[in-house]
Amino acid sequence: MMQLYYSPTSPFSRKVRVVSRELARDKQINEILIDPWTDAALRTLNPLSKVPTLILEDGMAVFESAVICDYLDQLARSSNPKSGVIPNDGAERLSALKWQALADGMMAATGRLFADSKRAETDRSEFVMERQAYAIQSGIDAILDGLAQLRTEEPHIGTWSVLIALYYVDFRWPDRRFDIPVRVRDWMAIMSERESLAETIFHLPHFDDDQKSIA
Ligand SMILES: N[C@@H](CCC(=O)N[C@@H](CS)C(=O)NCC(=O)O)C(=O)O
Repeated sequence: MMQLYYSPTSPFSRKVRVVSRELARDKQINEILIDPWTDAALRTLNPLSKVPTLILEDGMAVFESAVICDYLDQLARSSNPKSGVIPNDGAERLSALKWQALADGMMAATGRLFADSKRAETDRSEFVMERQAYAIQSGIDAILDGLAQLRTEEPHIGTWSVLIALYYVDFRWPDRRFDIPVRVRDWMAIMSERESLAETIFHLPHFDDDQKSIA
């Protein structure tokens, strides 16, 4: 059994959890909820001390959500060459990876802007915050323009990443600080019924969560 360290508020963790379900690899993975900020033992597995971190059966630690998703994709293809969330080659592959990169950038900007907005005004840079906000809104605009490439019928890694980035914006700003157009919102609502997304919905850790520490 592989072990996946994750946090329920982490969009990068959610990407891996969604992809593992889409590839039917989730039965091979034991998901362990931790807090990367307080679990000192995570650093013994991943020098960056971030989630997601996947521990393979031979003990190797794999980190960076795109790398973990690539590994799971290869694993799925080795038992069924027709499966996979990363297109094989050519323009389709590059496009899917590009959408993943856009979404990852939006997730990082959202996380940073949210964290900065909790800081005292003297401890934060309005310039940096504005740049993060601009990246988030420009990302949303690019998603609206590229909706046709996101292949709702046959979703790929870019589709899942973009959806999770959009849900993360809503999770951090339920008051709808950012303008997500109705066409995009309708798409988010339809896709949210997919089991992989419904099972991994963002939430703050609850007292009754099976929260563990690595040590
Ligand atoms: N680029 C990384 C980002 C991972 C990341 O930033 N994870 C955050 C949670 S969303 C984390 O673990 N933060 C703890 C820290 O930075 O120390 C990925 O794609 O996996």
